[in-house]
Amino acid sequence: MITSEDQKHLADFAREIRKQTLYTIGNLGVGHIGGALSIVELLALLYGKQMHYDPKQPQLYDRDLLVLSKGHAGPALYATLALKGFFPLEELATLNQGGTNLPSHCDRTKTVGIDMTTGSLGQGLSAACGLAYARRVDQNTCYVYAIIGDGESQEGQNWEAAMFASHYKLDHLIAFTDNNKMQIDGYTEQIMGLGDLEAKWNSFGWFTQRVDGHDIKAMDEAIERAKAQSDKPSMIILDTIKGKGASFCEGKVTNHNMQFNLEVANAAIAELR
Ligand SMILES: Cc1ncc(C[n+]2csc(CCOP(=O)(O)OP(=O)(O)O)c2C)c(N)n1
Ligand SMILES: [Mg+2]
Repeated sequence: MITSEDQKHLADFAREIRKQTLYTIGNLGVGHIGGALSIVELLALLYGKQMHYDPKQPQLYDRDLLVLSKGHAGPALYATLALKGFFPLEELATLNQGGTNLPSHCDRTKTVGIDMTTGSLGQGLSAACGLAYARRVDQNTCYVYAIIGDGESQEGQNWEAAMFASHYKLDHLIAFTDNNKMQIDGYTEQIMGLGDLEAKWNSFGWFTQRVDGHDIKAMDEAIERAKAQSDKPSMIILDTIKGKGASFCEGKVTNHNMQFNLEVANAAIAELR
C-alpha cells in the first residue's frame, strides 16, 4: 500500500538522488551518468520505503540487501546511501579519486552500505542468488534485491543464475532489469536484441512483471505482488529512459559515460522537477 504522501516523499527523495548524482559526476568531470539516472526512482523506492535496514548498523545480518549488478551506476547508489546517512554527504565529492571510499564501480570492501562488489557485468545475479540461498538456509526472512541492465542481460551467466533461483525456489529474491534499451555502444536491440524478455524470465520459472521504471507507485505495487508470491523468484522488468531527468543527456545514445563539468551539472539540477 502506497499513500499519496508516500509518493510525494519518494518523488522528493528521487529528485534529491538525481541532484546529488549529477553533482557527484559533474564534480569529477566524467562518469556513467546515463545508467545512473535511469534507476533513480527505483533506488528511492527501495531505500525510501521497501528495504529494511539501519544505516548506523549496516553489517546487521538481519536486513534487506541490494546487489547493484550494473555496478557502473554506483554514483546513484552512493548518493542514495549518503542521503540516508550511511556516510557523510561530503564524501560524494571524492568519487573515483585517489584514496576514496567511492570507486566508480561498487566495492563492498570500501563503501559502507554497499552489499556486493560489482562491475564485471553478468555476475551480480549469481551473487544475489547465493545471498538469498544462504539466508534461506539460516531461516532469515530478509529480501535480497538485484538490479541488472538490459545490455547486461546478454551475459550467459544471468541465465544460469535464473535456473538456480527457480530450482531453489528463491522467493525472497526480487530482481529488476533496468530496461533502458541502450548499452555502452548503442541500442541493445541493434547490438544483440533480447527478444521477448518477459517470456524468457517466465519460461525460466520466475514470477515476471513489467512496469514503468519511473513510476514509483507502479513499482511499489509490483514489489508487493512479488512479495506475495511463494516458491518463485521475481523479475520486474522496468521500462526506463537512460539519462532520465537531465536534458543534456536524457535518451541520448552517447550518454553511457559522459564528460561534463559542474556548470552543466548545476544547469541540469536547476531543471529538475
Ligand atoms: C563483463 C563486462 N563486460 C563489459 C563491461 C563494460 N561495460 C560497462 S557498462 C556496459 C554496458 C552495459 O549496458 P546495460 O547493462 O544496458 O547498462 P546501462 O549502461 O544501460 O546502465 C559495458 C559493456 C563490463 N563492465 N563487464
Ligand atoms: Mg541499458
